[in-house]
Amino acid sequence: MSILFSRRQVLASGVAATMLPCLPRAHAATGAKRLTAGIRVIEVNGKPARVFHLTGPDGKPGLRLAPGERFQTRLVNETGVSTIIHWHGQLPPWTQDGFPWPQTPPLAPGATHAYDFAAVPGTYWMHSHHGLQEQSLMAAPLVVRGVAEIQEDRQEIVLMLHDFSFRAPEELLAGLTGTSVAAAGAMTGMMENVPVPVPGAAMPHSAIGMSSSMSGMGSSMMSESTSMPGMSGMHMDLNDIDYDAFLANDRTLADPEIVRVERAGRVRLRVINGASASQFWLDLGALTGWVVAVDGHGVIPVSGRRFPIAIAQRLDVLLDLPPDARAFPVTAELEGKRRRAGIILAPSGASIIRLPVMAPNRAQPVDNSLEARLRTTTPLVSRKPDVVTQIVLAGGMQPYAWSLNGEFWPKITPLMLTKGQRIEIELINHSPMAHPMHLHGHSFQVVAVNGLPIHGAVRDTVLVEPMPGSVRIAFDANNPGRWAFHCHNLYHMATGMMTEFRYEGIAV
Ligand SMILES: [Cu+2]
Repeated sequence: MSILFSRRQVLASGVAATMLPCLPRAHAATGAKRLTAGIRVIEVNGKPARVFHLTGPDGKPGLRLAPGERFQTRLVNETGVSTIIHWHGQLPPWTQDGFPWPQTPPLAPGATHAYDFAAVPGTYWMHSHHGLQEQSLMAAPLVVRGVAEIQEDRQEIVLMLHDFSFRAPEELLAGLTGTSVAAAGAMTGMMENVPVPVPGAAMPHSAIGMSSSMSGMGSSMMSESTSMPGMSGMHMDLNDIDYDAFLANDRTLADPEIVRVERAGRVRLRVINGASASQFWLDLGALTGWVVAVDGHGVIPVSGRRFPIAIAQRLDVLLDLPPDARAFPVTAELEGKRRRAGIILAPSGASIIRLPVMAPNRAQPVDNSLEARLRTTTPLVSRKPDVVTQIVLAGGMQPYAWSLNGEFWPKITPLMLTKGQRIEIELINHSPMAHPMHLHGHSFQVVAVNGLPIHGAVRDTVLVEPMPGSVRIAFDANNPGRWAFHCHNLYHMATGMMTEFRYEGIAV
């Protein structure tokens, strides 16, 4: 994905590497970490590609925080264009969220902006929320280590996934929408408009104080005249964009990262799906792993060799390596295809296996088979919801446009919240495509999947399977502000699939 402007060559970070102290208090007084947004050149399929980077003070992508360390960061914009960086899944005050509208004006070229908030431990990430920059790899890990993770003494390995095209992102959007590149560029500007309330529209929620927090999908949820045929034989859309490559830690499987590990080593694999429009199956090959956290939040461990990961989601997987001197590929297979990316875990002396870029078999569509099995280790306090509502996900490829409750950003009706409320939302998919739905500024608990009540995972991004898929989420309104709720498929968001959750009393 070439970047549309040409101003700078690769920027050296110019920042001395610093060691991360392991003790929380040792770190509290060291001041803000420098995070540099810039331009770099990487090689993809043997060709150079100018892309963005986000580099921390240690010269590595993104940031790593010690247990108890605050998110004290100075973001320096050396890209030559304006940008906005979002701290995905973290719970900052709304004015530090890194989102457009009034709360975060774009950071001008050469400018610096300071952030300071309490960091939530776990595997997170950061990405641009400005235009389509995320597609040009303006995304990086944000790892906040917990005390227990330091004590468990496991090698930490980050596996960050991207989808890549040599075409400019605006060109990709133009191809989807059948418009000119200029019109697609103008469309991305719409994403950053202040929402315009729909005149006379009622608030989309009304059922206050339902008797059960696990009320499931009642017939009243199907308020539209859509008929709901059975699951079998239904048309399903996958992979809007035909990408040139899929990257694991910026490299294709033809030239993968070789990660040195110890024989019989213990590993915490932090998998981040930083792709803009692609979903994967994590495949551990010969290894069996334990999923112990999703989106940074603990779950009762689930073992397996193959796990789905939707756009923007994260998986923490514990691996206990066998004592062999073998290399272990860990791959991510694109849903519905044989294409994949991956890294190789290799103890010293192991002969390195080069995997074919194509998997032997076509991967299944990513689904909620794992989601339905997850049980959180940190459930919400049990209480009756104050607000129960539904959001219908709709849209399609012809024309290419996606909506929430029939509304297209920025012409939306905000969901109004009051601090202290418990909110439950049924997400109902009326479209033939799955949508990874992300809420800013809050974590939520998944309390039902496809109508089946569960004490599910706490997370910030949940997949809603194609029609008639549904997911019910619950969260506490505990972070006053104006917050985005949107599909994390970048092109669905760009064509309307976003709304706002707004607290009462927040000045516009
Ligand atoms: Cu979507």
